[in-house]
Amino acid sequence: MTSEQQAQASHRSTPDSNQFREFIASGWATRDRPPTPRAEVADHAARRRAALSQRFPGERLVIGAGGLKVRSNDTDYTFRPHTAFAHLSGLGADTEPDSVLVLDPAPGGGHHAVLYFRPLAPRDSAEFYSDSRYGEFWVGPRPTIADIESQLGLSGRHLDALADDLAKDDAAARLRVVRDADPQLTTLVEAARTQAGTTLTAQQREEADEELARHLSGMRLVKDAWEVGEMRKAIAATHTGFEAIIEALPEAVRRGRGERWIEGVFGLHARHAGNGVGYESICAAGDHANTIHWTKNTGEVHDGDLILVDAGVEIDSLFTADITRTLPVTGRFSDAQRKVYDAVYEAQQAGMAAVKPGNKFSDIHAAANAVIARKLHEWGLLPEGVTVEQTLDKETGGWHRRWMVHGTSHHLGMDVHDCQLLLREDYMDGELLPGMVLTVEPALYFKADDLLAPAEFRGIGVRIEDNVLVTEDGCENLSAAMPRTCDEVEQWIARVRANAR
Ligand SMILES: [Mn+2]
Repeated sequence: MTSEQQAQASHRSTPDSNQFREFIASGWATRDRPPTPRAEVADHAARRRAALSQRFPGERLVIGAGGLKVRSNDTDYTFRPHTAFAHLSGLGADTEPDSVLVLDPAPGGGHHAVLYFRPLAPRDSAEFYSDSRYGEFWVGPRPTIADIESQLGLSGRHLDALADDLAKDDAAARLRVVRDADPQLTTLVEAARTQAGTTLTAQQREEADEELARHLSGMRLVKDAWEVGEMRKAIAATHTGFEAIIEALPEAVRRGRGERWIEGVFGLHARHAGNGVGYESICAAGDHANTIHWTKNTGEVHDGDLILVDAGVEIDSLFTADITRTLPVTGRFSDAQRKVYDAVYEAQQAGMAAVKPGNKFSDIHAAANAVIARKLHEWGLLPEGVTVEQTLDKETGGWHRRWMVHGTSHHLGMDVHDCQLLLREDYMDGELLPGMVLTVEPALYFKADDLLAPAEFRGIGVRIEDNVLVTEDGCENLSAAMPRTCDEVEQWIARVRANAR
């Protein structure tokens, strides 16, 4: 609702005499295009809103898109709407900063959905030519109220009406807001509640808001057929990006600072195919692979290295893939690299086998980690006398975690770490249900300075990450088209390079 304030430069000015205003407002062709056609997502968003309406009858629900964040002075970061807002409104990509979705309780039950936003300003307004954030001269034409209503199938209102509308009638005392979407919107909602004489304490209001946010997070846990289709699109685009990386590896070696080259190649495809990357790409060659979230990507890529690339394309609907492949730069794994890779692959197979209805989410990690622990024990890396069972004991064990410290899975969807607000009982301890989409990403990390690791393993880090869909009787690996075993990866690299020549 309120973007961060930009610093105003005093050394610039736009003419604003009446004569100039009249001149710049005149001589344009009439706007006679039809309103934006209905978006495919509109029906899906409407169904989601209907489900939300049933859960919170009689309450006014406020979900902000968030505002523009200043990068420096009068330039902003690329806008990405809050995920709960995008999910319920159907708006994606970079639309619409400062807008607010309100589910207004209807007298006869249910809710009426209203999107408050800044519609296209008329040409005789100063905004038209002088507002560098919203003006048509600067950022192009914005949607009109008719556009939004036609595109999304809900009511559109000017943002200026929001404050009064939130405070109207006795539903003002029964407001809930997604707090983290837009702090100033939260302040506005708090003011409306207080004015309406809410009987809830500040803590109770906060808990009510948290309950809403958690519910919205949980609504995305099971994906419907359309959402799974969006995931497939994101994964297909990511696959294309990875093949471009494979093609670019020799160039990355040649140019120096090769990790950045790889990051850029993937970013090009992400931006071309969709909204961009779903998270900062990790392009980690050699020992950098052992830094779990290596996103600086400043390193060299050398022949003989493995390069671990963890990257995903976020398509315009904001669904994102999250894939990791660990690739030998020359196209061939060394014996030591293969040994580590095969162990991680075996762990991933075990993790995937645990993805089925009836199992708990945490069973995936347990299955993958059991393989990791067994391998480390076989290689003699666990402390003297420690058995596989002992290290796997959750209370007293954990030695194997030195080489695999993170979780094996997370939910995936419109957020790379989707459904993050759920409580432990619904996430870690939750049962797997058909329609859930999650990652399976075991790894082994042997840092170059790890004196407990065999010398041949030092500097090798391997992670393999795929995106799986829970089905009625198991799972489908949605990223199965991207080769995974050592042999398949070597063939993949050879094939991509042969095609490139
Ligand atoms: Mn991941």
